[in-house]
Amino acid sequence: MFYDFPRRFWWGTASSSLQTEGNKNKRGKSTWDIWYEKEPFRFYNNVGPNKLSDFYSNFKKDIDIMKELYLNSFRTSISWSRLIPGGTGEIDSDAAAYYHDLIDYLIEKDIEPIINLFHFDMPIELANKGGWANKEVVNAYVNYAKTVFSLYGEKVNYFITFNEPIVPIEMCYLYGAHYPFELNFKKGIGAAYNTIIAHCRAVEEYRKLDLPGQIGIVLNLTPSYPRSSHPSDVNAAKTADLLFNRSFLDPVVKGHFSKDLIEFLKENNLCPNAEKKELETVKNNKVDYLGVNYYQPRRIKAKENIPNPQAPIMPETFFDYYTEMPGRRMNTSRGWEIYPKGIYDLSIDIRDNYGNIPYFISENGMGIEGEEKHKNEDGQIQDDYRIEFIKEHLIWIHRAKEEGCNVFGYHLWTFIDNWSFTNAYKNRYGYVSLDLETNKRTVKKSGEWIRKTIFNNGFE
Ligand code: BGP
Repeated sequence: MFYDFPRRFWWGTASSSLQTEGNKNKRGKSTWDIWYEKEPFRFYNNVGPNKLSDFYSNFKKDIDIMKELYLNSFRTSISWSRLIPGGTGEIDSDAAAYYHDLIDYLIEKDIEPIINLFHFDMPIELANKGGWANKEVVNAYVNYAKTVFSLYGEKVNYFITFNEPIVPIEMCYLYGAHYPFELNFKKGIGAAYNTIIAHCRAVEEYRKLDLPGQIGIVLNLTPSYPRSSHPSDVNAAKTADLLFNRSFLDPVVKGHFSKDLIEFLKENNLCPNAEKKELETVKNNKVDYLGVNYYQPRRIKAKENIPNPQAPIMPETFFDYYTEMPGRRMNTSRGWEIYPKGIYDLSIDIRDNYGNIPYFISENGMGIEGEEKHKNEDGQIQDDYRIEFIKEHLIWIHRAKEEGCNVFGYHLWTFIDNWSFTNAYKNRYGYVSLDLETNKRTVKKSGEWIRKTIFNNGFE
């Protein structure tokens, strides 16, 4: 069977400023620079965000490779601490010119630029003020967003306010994997709420400017599957779903928070203070479209043991994860489950419960350790496993589209192998490999495959 995709489907890739740009000395510092300076041993092979593919200096060559592969869209982010060092105050004119040049070159090559404002890299000065838990930081973000819109809003058709806004919250306040750690679930919920307000206020500012494009957000959705149809498992999965998916999805798409979530938070004394004016802002500033990052689902079961009442409250106070499932497929390099049907299930959910809002898959991909060993004699990585992975996901996306879902693109994470938060270069994700010694780029077999797929606008 030939799996065909709509005309003008977005075939693209996603990346972020912190993970690719380099030229660190030409920008202010973010939390990642400071964490690396303090604790380099926390990063795989002690490699921090200073050893990058140097997209900053190479973007034209890299975009030329995109063009060779027929990729027609590209998401990256603006580095807040590059554009406005310190997070507030004056714009850095070199940085402003760099992003102009980058966007112009993408447009010249007929590659749709999708410009994201925030990808985990908060200016350290603002993190030191309490990050998203502090409303002053929300104000600073809104000013930064206004700056970006007035600089680039006439030529960028698609803005994104945040990439996976829940991740810095989880990692900072729950799991201690993003700096500065502060384990406190309730405070994390307050910070998540503020992030949603920051997003909605940015949308409001965008609309005020009456610009020609659209604005959306990228959420990482993790369908939550219960172990069984027993009500306790089903309820446990519902709680995980409320906390990790609906928490952001409902306000940004529907303009209000999920009633079930509010009830759950109230019952557990976790509800943040919400001002009436803020709720109005949420109501009036729904997104035009969604980006959805999908890597793996959540497998949930009811708690087997009563949680220790002395232990700090966590999402996992309310449910457990399970792994004992026949046929469970894993990407062992990353420790993530491979479950392509999840991308279809979340699509149907968007169709049926979120007004069939237009969305694209803004990240999906497979990070593999030791890809070097898959090189052929010409130095090309033979990543057939990645081709299979992408195909399997695209087949489910195709089915979702056939069943009426409003999906308009697929972006692989990522274009050129890049630095990953804490995992550095352990797992490689790109269509193009990066030689860390020479910075040389080589298209992988998957890159050749996507080129053919885009040419045919589908595959067999
Ligand atoms: C997403 C992030 C990306 C990227 C990707 C792969 O959550 O948006 O920035 O890092 O995950 O994950 P990792 O690099 O941790 O393997």
